[in-house]
Amino acid sequence: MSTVTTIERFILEHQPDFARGELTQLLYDIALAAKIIAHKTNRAGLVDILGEIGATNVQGEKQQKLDVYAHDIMVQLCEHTGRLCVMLSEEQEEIIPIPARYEKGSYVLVFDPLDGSSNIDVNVSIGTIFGIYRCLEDERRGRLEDVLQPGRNLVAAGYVLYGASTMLVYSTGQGVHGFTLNPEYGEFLLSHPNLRLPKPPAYYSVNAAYYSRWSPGVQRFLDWLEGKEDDSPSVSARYIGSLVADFHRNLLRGGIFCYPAEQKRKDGKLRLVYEAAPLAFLIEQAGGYASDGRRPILDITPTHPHQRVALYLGNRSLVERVEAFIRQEDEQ
Ligand code: AHM
Ligand code: MG
Repeated sequence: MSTVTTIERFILEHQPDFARGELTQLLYDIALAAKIIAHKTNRAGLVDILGEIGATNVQGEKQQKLDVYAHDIMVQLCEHTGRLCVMLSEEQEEIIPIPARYEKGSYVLVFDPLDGSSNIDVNVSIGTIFGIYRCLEDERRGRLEDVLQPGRNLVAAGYVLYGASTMLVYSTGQGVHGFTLNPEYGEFLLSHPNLRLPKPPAYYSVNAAYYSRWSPGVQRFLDWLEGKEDDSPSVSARYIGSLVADFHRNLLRGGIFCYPAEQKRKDGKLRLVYEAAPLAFLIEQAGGYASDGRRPILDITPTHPHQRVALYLGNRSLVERVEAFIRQEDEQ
């Protein structure tokens, strides 16, 4: 019989030396939240039958939007454990302090509880993204500075993909490992150990409808990807419009995900702290690279918790190429 490795066993056996069990337990809390969110999102197609989101159900309760539900689950499962000093979520403007009645821990959790939630109505995959930092000062309760750390300080990051199967993929800086939820007994099982970005890359992913809004350097890069230059790579296009799903496919097949800045605004759509930085951490762990077009995503120190950033991530050869096109544009 082949060995089955549960996520609990894998996390315990592979915890980094510094973790002392706390980080292990925090990852397990997140895995539990993922199972609860997966259960709810799997029933999303039934809202027409069970009642509209935002409407009042038969018990007289308001149906919650799924992204708010996912946010609440993450907070409920993580705030009381004594493992965190502060949290940040896409769903809440301010940082989320740990209530004074609970013990304070030494980690910071940043997360996008349900990314791509506009895709729920059309039954397209969505995901949760998370990043974990250490608190800057152990004696204090969390502050804004704790969530404004550069991605290089991440001690762990990961995502959950609610797709045909539910998958949890994470790294603590010792490679990237993927687990698939077995719905029969509700446990994540190791299915993708030591994920490495394949070479040559297979895909590029970008919303090309915005081509006219990009700077000339970015447009030239897109022309290059599309095969218009002699040295163009042999890559095919795939774009779901759901960051976790696009990232996951490219991680397994090789490729680049792009969300360029608009020429007028100078930033992108995606959020640095809880979208770009955790995925940049994972892609570097898988042998790839992430950039805003000019510098590594992991080197950017955020100035605002919900700051947006241009994002290129995937195989290093492709990401460095967009940096070269943008550099040429800057020098002109
Ligand atoms: P959201 O945080 O409002 O869900 O938006 C993020 C999503 C990502 O999942 C995806 O990569 C991107 O928005 C798609 O944007 P667009 O529709 O502009 O291509
Ligand atoms: Mg999002």
